[in-house]
Amino acid sequence: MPKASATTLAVITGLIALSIPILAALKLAQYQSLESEKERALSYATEVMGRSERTALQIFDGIEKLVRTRGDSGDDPCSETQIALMREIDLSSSYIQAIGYVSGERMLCSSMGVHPGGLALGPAEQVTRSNALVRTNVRLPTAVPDTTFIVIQRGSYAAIIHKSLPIDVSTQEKDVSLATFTPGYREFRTSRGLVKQEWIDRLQGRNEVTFFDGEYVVAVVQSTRFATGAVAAVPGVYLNTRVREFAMILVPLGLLAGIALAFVARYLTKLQQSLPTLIKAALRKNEFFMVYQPLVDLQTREWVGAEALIRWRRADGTMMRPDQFIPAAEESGMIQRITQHVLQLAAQDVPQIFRQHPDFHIGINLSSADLHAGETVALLQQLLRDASAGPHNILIEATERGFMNADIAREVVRDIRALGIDVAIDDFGTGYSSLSYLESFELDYLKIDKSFVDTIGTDAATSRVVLHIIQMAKSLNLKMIAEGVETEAQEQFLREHGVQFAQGWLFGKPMPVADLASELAKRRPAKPA
Ligand code: G
Ligand code: G
Ligand code: MN
Repeated sequence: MPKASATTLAVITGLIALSIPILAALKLAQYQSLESEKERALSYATEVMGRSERTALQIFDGIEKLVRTRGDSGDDPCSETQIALMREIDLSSSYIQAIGYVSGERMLCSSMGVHPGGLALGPAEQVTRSNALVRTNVRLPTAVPDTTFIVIQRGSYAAIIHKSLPIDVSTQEKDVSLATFTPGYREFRTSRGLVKQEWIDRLQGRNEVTFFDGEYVVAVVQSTRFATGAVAAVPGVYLNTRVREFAMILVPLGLLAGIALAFVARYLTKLQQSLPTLIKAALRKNEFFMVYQPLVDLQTREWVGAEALIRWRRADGTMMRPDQFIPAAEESGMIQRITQHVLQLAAQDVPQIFRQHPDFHIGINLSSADLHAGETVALLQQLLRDASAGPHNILIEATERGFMNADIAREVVRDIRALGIDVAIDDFGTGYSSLSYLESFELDYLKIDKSFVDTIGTDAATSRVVLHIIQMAKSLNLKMIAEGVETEAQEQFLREHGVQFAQGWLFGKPMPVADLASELAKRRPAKPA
């Protein structure tokens, strides 16, 4: 899979993994809060209806008593005994304000006594299923002005009820709306807070309904025993608060779950991106560049050349080390494409250097596969043309492993040298080549590996090996380049033992070509051919 689409896939998978639990958490929070608000509204409505039912029960019980005892008092509805009974009913009924006898639209006597001329009640507004008459706005001369009462009449008797009594439910939130109504009518008998008549319509014959009308979470109930119903409405803002409360807990959990899933997705796509696939994409996206480490003449300390070393900066800015990807490229057959790319990059970098310093050389690393492929020679010819370079401007560094299949490698090395390009054996001493084996190659330089240079001046068992290597190079007529020189003691030792060239942090670290150019200009003013 190409890296770009793999990354996109990982990002998309990650986003989905992130958003699914969050969306689910929000949906759940919404559902949970709506359900719990409906439950709350329903409990308020049920409580209001309960009060209303108890009121109705007390009224009808009281009226029944009055009707039953009326004959006993000579059929006078306002006899002293009847009024006394009214008083008794009144006192024992918590919801009834007064109970009395009605003729026409006037209450002639009640638990408050005889009303000379009668109390005007006005016309009834509602008639219930059981033919009770309901008045919802009755003023009484005996009461505080502006207070109105509900009057419920059955036959010739009626009860006066305090309007606020059934809805006097203690609720935690002051803005919960409460109301009672007579089934069959859209007007409310009593109400507190904002209530809408269309809520009653939603019952549609049922005894109980809950819903969210966009503004309020509403519960509407009606009694199965009495002609009464109740409404409770909780403002939607509570819903939002609840959603927020739920979301505060659920969304972070969803987020954590999502992040975990995204990491898993990322890990899985990473696994799919093998190093060779990544290398191919890096070649396409130009993520490689070259740095150059100076090589000095140990007699003069003059910079006479530089080794070209590949670098890989990935799209996310991280660096990939060559000792990680070069072996992978060698194993997967990608190394020749890398070599080809290195030659192109070098060809772009170095012409300016050769123009200023015609005797300067650049070291190019070739791997085993390059040394076994005939086209390498053609690629080097191409480099000489592209970089406007002479063969003395190039030094080939061939790793010891490169000489595995001796017959082919020997021929490639011979062809390279035939172009006039010098060849060095790199990392010498780290592989398995024997002296006699080396003798069969025609080479120019031997690079003493850093691991041997490191032992100089120490009493490590291998510290004498460096002397053997120097001896061997001399006997093979090879010039020497010591790698990884870090101290002046090492430098002095190498010089004293006849090593001609050296590389290492003591002289310079690998650097971009621009730095190499400006450093060279400082050290050795241009001496064009
Ligand atoms: O200096 P550096 O860390 O890049 O070297 C790490 C290893 O990678 C060394 O063994 C070096 O020879 C190898 N290397 C660096 N650049 C190249 C290159 O362009 N081609 C090949 N084949 N090997 C390289
Ligand atoms: O291709 P070769 O194996 O020669 O690459 C040399 C490696 O050693 C590179 O990784 C280079 O950056 C590193 N190197 C070069 N000079 C020094 C040095 O003086 N000290 C250390 N520690 N590393 C060095
Ligand atoms: Mn090298």
